[in-house]
Parts: sequence; structure tokens; C-alpha cells
Amino acid sequence: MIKVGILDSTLREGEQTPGVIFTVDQRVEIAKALSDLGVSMIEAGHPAVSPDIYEGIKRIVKLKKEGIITSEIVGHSRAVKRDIEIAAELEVDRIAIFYGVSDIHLKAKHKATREEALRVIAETISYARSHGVKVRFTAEDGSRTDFDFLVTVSRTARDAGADRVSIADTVGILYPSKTKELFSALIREVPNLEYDIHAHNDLGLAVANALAAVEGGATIVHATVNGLGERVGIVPLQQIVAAIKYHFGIEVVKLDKLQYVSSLIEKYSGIPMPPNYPITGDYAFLHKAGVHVAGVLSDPRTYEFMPPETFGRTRDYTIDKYTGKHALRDKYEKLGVKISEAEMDQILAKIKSNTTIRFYRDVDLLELAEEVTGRVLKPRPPE
Ligand code: AKG
Repeated sequence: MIKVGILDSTLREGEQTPGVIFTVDQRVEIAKALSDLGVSMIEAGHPAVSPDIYEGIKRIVKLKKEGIITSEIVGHSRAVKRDIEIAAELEVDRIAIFYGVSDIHLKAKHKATREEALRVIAETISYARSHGVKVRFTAEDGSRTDFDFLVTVSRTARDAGADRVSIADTVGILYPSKTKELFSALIREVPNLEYDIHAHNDLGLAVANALAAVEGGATIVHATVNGLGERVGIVPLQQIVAAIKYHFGIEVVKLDKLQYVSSLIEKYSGIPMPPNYPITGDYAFLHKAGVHVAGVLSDPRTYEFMPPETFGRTRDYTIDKYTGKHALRDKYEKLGVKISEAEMDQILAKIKSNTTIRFYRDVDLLELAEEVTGRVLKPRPPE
């Protein structure tokens, strides 16, 4: 049985996108929107990084205490006592402590042996637990870590008091079958622990890897709105929740609120939403070729994996040289304009012979119809 929730890290990993900075007020508004959306956990930031992140978390925790925000609030921390103290004084629900455990990270960053790393991990988790807070341990670069050592790290984290371990695919090199195998094996070796997947998208496989991790037993997927994050980011929230709904039949968040949250982050991050982006891009439910539009007009399931209304969106189609008669007839009907079959053929021939126009707007279609019919045509007035 699949059990899964979302940790949204837009305020932590998402703000690590080059050029992105959220103000304190924006942080609070984003946290409220994420809680309304229904994410299980909000990773609200790394408070030791800067005073504004600290202040943002403080205000978010206050809203949690007042019952306005309901998601679990997670504060991020290095495996360093001072970071832990700062997160703990904010009274977050959970502290997420991360430490690079691959040989590359141990050597290049921590200059530590595996034994030293295990000691730091155990000590800092126990220290955080002594403040009465839940702890997640993140095995940074876990996907490039020797499996036996990853088992020892997870066991050490669990025995020191962490109830969750996150396996980070820090440079996005996993692929789905390997991901599923990794989580299944880890859960077999180190039970009585819940696992998160933190998947980067360097190879464009983050969503696929996250789904595979869930199949392997991970119960929390880390995501960011619009896929923000270091370099090319992590699992995009809108894509993973749609995929979880489609493949596992689980509605982990309120899907019809995704568009709003995506637009909010587009505005505050300054990173434009590409039109061809799944779920929330302008073209996500916009059809073009004659065959596709005819299919969709007959039964939308022909070219839509789920109805756009599920995501608070509507379907539409474009008119250009790819257009067929079904689409054109439907457009003119919607415009309230009566066109004979012969006139329709003439209009379609004109459209197909003009290969420079990318999109015919309603007003262009009315003009074309006037040219062909010789009648003065106006759009239907509103009812
Ligand atoms: C990563 O490895 O990409 C991280 O962001 C690690 C930190 C974490 O997920 O807690």
C-alpha cells in the first residue's frame, strides 16, 4: 500500500535558485498558501543563514501555533550545534540536519573519516532531540554513497533519535529502477524509520526517481513549486502531485489550487513559467493539430491524461495551418457566427495557405469570415 506526503522546500531549496530572494512577508504568504494547498511539511528555511529567514520562520511558526498554518514546520540546519540551537529557539516542529556522507563530500567538504562523520551525525541528532524537537537526518549525496555506509549512517541516525532519514540525490544522477531498489534495500536493512526522497533534476529524472522512491517505500517526497532549487532545481510540486494522483490514485494536495500557488511563486521568484511546462504552463491543456482537436472535441480523453478542471484549468486549442474543420466549426459556433460548409472550406483554405501566422485570434477569424462571406460579423455579446 502506497503512503505518501509532500514536503515543500520552496522557502529553503527554492530560494537557493540563482537570483531568487523572498522577502519576509512573501515567505509568510507562501507558507500560508502551501498550508492551504495541503502539503504535509513546509521546509521554511535555514534560519542560521540570515536574519530575514530567521524572522520569516518565526512568523510562520506563530501562524502554526494559531492554527492558521497546519503543515509541519521544518527548520534546516547543518550538523553544527549553533545552527541547531538557532532552529530550536524558533520552536519549529522538526529540525532537518544534513551532512554529506559520500566519500567525495567527506574528503572535499568535511575533511572527515567515516568514523568521524558517524560521530558528528549521532552527536548532533541527539543534541537536537535534547531540545524536544523531531529530527530528520539528510544523507546529503546519499545516492553516490557506498550502500553499506549509507546503511550504517541511517542506522546511526535512527538510533540517535531521528524518526526520518532523507536520501538526497544531490547531483541528480539516479534513475528510476535504481532508486526503487535503493529505497527497498535500505528499508529492509534499517526498518523502524521513515524515509524521504530529495531528488535533484540535473538529468531531468527527478519526478520519475521520486515516484520510484515512493514505490520503494519512501513516504515523503521533497518538492518545490515550479521546480525551483540549486542549478536546475528539484522535483516540481505540480508535476509530482499530478503523477501521484494519476499513478497511485492519491490526491496528496488540493490539485485545483496548484495554478494559484504556481503563479504566486512565478511572481515572487521572478522566474517565468515556460508555456510548455506540465500542469501549470499556458500550453498544458492547449491543443493544436486538427486530428488532436477533433479528438478532444469528441472525447477529451483522447489527448488529455486528466481533465484540466482537476487542476483548476480549462482546455482550449489554437487555430493555424494545422487546424481542421472540426476546430474551425467549433470556434465559429462559440463566436456565435453562422458559416456555411462551403464558406468554412474557403476560410480553411485561406488559413492553410498563410504559413506565417502563428496564432489566429478570434478577431482575425471574424475578419477572415467577413472577407469570405461579405457580411459584417461581430462577436456574440455576453449573455
Ligand atoms: C541536497 O542534497 O540537495 C540537499 O538539499 C540536502 C539538504 C536536505 O535536503 O536537507
